Amino acid sequence: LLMHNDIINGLEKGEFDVYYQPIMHMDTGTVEKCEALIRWCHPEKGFIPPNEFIGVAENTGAIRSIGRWVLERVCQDFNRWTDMGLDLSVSINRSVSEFYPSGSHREWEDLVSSYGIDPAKIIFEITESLFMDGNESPVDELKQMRSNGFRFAIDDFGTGYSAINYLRNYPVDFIKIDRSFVMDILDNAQDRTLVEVIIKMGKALGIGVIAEGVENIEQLQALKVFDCDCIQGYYLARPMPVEDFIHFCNAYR
Ligand code: G
Ligand code: G
Ligand code: MN
Ligand code: NA
Repeated sequence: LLMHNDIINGLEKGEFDVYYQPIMHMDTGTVEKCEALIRWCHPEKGFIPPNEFIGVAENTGAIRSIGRWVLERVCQDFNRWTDMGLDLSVSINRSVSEFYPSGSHREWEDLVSSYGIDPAKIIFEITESLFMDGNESPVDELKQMRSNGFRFAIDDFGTGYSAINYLRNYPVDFIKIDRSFVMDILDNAQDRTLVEVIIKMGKALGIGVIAEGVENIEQLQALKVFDCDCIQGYYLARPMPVEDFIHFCNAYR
């Protein structure tokens, strides 16, 4: 059983890493964004997927240490690829529990600022549950951070409660269409229609749409027909260590 202390010790011992997955813009074919994804290589247990420890971390509060550590690592990697001439925005996952206690965002803002990074280059991926929490404070923090230049994406869009109403009240910059819709885009007419409608809605609201889990060219072409802004998925590349990611971007240009 994974415990709070395993995570905290693991962070201190350097067992964690951040991988990057490229996101391609459909109109230019260029990689201008990426998603940062945490990885844990445990000395005894080996590779532990995020799904096996993020939930634990959320329950014990270790998620806040993880979040701080990931953001700092991303800032370091960001300055590395920027120094090498790459111009990329980076998307970082945030659990709702990371917005507690309220005011936590100030620490993130100070960290990004201490690395001299433009907040507009940082996108925080949250889920629809942030708006369904029944508590205004995470939403207030989102609004404050957006007014300071940070951008936000709704991750796994379509899998939560999807009260479309929140898009009116709490605008975000991007929507990420969940992989489960993209997976069936060719075979399932209903999923195809939903993807088309989400893309149209994004355009109408001025929100960028990123399709996740694109695994083949047929899916990519269907998304192009719908004029989807960006794609992410194994078809382009799997998440990879920062060195490989920098090589990928240099080769891709
Ligand atoms: O990388 P992978 O697809 O296995 O990620 C599985 C899940 O773990 C995803 O839903 C993703 O949102 C979550 N995740 C990955 N990295 C982080 C992180 O740094 N912080 C948080 N809170 N969640 C993450
Ligand atoms: O919940 P979130 O969107 O953050 O999760 C991202 C997860 O999806 C990562 O763990 C990543 O490894 C995985 N992923 C990214 N692209 C693909 C894909 O094309 N197919 C599948 N099956 N998983 C993907
Ligand atoms: Mn994500
Ligand atoms: Na997702």
